Amino acid sequence: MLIKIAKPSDLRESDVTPESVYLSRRRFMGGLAGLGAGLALSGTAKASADYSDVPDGDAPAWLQGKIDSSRRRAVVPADPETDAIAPFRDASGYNNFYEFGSSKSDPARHADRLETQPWSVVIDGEVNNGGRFNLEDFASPSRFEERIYRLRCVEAWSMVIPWLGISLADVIQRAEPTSKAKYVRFETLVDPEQMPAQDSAFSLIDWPYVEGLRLDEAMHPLTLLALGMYGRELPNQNGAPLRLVVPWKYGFKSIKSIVRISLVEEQPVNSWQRIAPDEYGFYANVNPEVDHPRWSQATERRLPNSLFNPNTLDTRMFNGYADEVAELYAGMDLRKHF
Ligand SMILES: Nc1nc2c(c(=O)[nH]1)N[C@H]1C(S)=C(S)[C@@H](COP(=O)(O)O)O[C@H]1N2
Ligand SMILES: [Mo]
Repeated sequence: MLIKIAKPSDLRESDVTPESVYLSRRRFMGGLAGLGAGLALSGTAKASADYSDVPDGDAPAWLQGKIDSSRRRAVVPADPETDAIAPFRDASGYNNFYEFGSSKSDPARHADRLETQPWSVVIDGEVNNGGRFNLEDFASPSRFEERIYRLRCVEAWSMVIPWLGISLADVIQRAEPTSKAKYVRFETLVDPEQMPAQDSAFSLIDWPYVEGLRLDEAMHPLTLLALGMYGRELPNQNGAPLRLVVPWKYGFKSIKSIVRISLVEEQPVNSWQRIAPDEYGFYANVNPEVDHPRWSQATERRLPNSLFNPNTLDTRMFNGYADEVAELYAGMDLRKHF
């Protein structure tokens, strides 16, 4: 495991320095990120972790407090040349969120209709300690951390995004799964008034958007429930106020705007698998050797890019997180369980 767990005594620089100093120090600290592939250092971020152009969010006070005091536990991007953090405008302007439409600009254009305060999350199924929780009660017992992860969409584009959030394992542990719990199933909000494409006759998806993980995948320390990114709350188009981030899987696993988390016995059918089971599986682990039936998965376009600089990279097994997660799939045929 390449993650260094921050000690309680590790203060984030932003706890102790004024923001302007913090931002410039962070840029400077970025230069240290070139220490080596796979190296994880808490308190180190890429040179481009510059949040000075990031617009403030409108987080409730409890969440803003959590964000401000979050300790970084950064999984440092492996290659300092290619793993630069995407500009905020790309991460918040080029999105997949079919509840708001199917073009990449639809979510940013329409997601302001989503009302994220108040928000509640149901935990149910095979748990002893379930219920409906308001978001503050749900999230605030857990330690907030910053995680800089690659996100690789099944469509073969990718970005590096600095998330803020809590460990899903922590949430699951508090719910006390029973011995029957084998999988975790997630659901996005359904409300066509706020999510207009849920009313569209052209929509492929049978709402709610559903995703699932095997319990050991859900408990893995890389698996994050994000409530923020770029040092602020999540923009609605990125799945506010609560979304999953599973960095070694194709982006569609990272379900947005979650309202229900169920511990279940049977493997859930996720939305994309339901639509096209030959094209999208349950596991959806990033794998350059198993192509999508209609395109290659060997390479990806790393955003931001342009016509003149397509910025094409070789896709890596498990999105570059093989050292951390390959053991979860020991002995499995990944062509069959794609
Ligand atoms: N509810 C919901 N979650 C979703 C999607 C969606 O359409 N609806 N799209 C997925 C896909 S395909 C990707 S690539 C990521 C994109 O996350 P981002 O917009 O924050 O980069 O969200 C995933 N989560
Ligand atoms: Mo995606």
